[in-house]
Amino acid sequence: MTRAYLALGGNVGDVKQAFRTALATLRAQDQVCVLQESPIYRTPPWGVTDQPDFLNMVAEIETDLSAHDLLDLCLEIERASGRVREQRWGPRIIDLDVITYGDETIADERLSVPHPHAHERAFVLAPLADIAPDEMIAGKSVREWLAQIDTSGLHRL
Ligand code: A4P
Ligand code: MG
Repeated sequence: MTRAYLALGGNVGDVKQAFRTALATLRAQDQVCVLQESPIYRTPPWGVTDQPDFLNMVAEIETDLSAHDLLDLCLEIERASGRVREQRWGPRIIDLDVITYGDETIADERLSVPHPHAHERAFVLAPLADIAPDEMIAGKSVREWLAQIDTSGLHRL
């Protein structure tokens, strides 16, 4: 079994319901065990800033899916939620990103883990610090990364 962290985000429609459905789908998988769920945060949009605030949270799972099969499951959950891919970094009902997969480093055309932007995003680091402050990303702990970035505008619900 491999421990992995998934980041959930969305800013269109009933995002909390989309999170609940995504987590229920994860829990229903024989090969996935959901160990922890972070609180939900309301966060200002990153990247494309001219869009509504997001809700974000992180889940800790254990899985015997391969990293790529876990990615496929995340993409399937996004599809099932009715997500349509339009603009990069643009509005979406739900986005599920694999933040870390054990201590593996993967960088191929389909998957990059640790997620290349995780350590610079308050909307990932804040909920991750609530459940896994000592998790290492790019050479530092989540706690250390969080201490050095701007968290203004983040609201824990
Ligand atoms: N992919 C590669 N690595 C991964 C990974 N570790 N986890 C590939 C998930 N997917 C990964 O993603 C495109 C492709 O990335 C996938 O098909 C997969 O093969 P996508 O979700 O279709 O595209 P995207 O999400 O629009 O682009 P990107 O770069 O993934 O955007 P992000 O990084 O997900 O950012 N602001 C706030 N406050 N909160 C947010 O949640 N999210 C975004 C989207 C922008 N601003 C935000 C938030
Ligand atoms: Mg994504």
